[in-house]
Amino acid sequence: QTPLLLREKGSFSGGQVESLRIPKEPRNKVTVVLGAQWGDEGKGKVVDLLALDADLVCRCQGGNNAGHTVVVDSVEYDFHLLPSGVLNKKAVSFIVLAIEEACRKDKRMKEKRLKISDRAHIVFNFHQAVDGIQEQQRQLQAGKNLGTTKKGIGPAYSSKAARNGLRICDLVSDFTVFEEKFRVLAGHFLTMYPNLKVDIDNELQQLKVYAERLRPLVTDGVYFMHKALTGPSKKILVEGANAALLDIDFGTYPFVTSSNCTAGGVCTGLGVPPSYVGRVYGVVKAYTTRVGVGAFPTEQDNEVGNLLQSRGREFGVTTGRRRRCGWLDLVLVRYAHMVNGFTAIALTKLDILDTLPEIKVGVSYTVDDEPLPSFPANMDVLMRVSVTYETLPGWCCSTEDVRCFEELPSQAQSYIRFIEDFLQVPVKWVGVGKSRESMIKLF
Ligand code: 2SA
Ligand code: GDP
Ligand code: MG
Repeated sequence: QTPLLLREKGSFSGGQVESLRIPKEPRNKVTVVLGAQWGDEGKGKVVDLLALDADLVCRCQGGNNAGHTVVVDSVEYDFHLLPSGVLNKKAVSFIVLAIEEACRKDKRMKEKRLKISDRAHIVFNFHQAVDGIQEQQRQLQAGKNLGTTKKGIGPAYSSKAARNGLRICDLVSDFTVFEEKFRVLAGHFLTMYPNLKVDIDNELQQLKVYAERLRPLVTDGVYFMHKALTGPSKKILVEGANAALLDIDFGTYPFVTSSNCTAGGVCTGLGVPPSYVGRVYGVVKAYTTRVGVGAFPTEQDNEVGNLLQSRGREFGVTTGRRRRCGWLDLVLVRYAHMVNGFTAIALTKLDILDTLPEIKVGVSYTVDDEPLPSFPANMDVLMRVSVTYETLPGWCCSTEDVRCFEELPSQAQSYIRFIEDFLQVPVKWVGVGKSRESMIKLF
């Protein structure tokens, strides 16, 4: 018997169902850009570069906790929810998590260029308020918090996992049904957090307006992606938000975000079959940064860290928090590669190392003099690791104006080759500045 999906148009009893032939061989595979450390590696810049000729740019996870920077013609753009590829006016953007205030913020997007998945979960204002309350409670009860961005990401993903979350398909359907579910969900949080204030009637009034504004943008996400993947030739990009070490399953739990920021998140977030995942580019900063709380083995809480922080202007794009800085940790990046299987790497911010006479790279971990085979799961263990470093010579000159690999100082070339040899992954681009032009292409 022919499977239902393969039957031709007209063979259903109603007769008007479009044929959905799933091709044996993948057609338009997606190209994925993922953070390989703790975020802020420069994913926005890499996506912007790849998006110059893209037809579709998708965000597969995370929300407006992300802060992706793109600099074009000396103008700096920060993207939080929309993909960084929106600067290409021909590309369509597709998102799978919606924030309540999306309409207010992104009016400039024309409806044809922004698609929102009907399965997208909604981050309500009360999720955001609860994020703040939870952080306060953690501080009071355990003496430390997680250092979240307080954008409501954790509480919204909790609602999703608890199966009482509300999705875009609920918002744009029968509003009376939506209203009932919203009251139950808000009531649930009000019971759990007596200090929480929610003006439910006012919220609903706003949401009703949003429902009307969003309706033209809403699409069946799985079908939309299926058409893009199997239809005429298209360049499809997926922009990962946050990064491998912030992944809810593979990151430095519990100091992580609430989504899957690794390659699997592309399939679960977008409904894309694994066979349609093509190249996976890992974005690696030439040193390491972390914003928020949690273990950081190669952190340099000293003048080296201060130099990286100030030269790299390491401040959170969403919260303005100062980022913690340290040497490149290849144990950590190799772990990210184990999970993601990078095709190649974009190495960013090499120029920030320009003034250092020598540069250290973390190459192995030991705990109590015992070497660790890989990156540990347990944060108490990660807190206690000693890092073994390889020391490489610096180049002590500016790389900002360099536009090809051969013109980089030999020490910078050796630094790049060292990373490739260690990871056994080729470096495809090297960033030496913020602008689009300052990305050296190696092959
Ligand atoms: P959340 O808000 O629940 O996702 O926070 C949980 C952890 O995830 C970290 N996180 C981030 N780390 C780096 N960059 C992020 N985006 C912003 C940026 C951060 C900012 O681009 O600079 O502005 O502070 C990001 N978003 C979440 C967060 O620090 C917690 O450790
Ligand atoms: P993302 O979250 O991974 O997109 O990264 P962010 O935008 O949060 O942080 C990266 C910062 O570094 C931004 O300010 C970028 O403009 C900047 N940047 C990216 N690549 C380079 C580079 O190669 N050199 C320099 N100097 N800055 C860069
Ligand atoms: Mg960022």
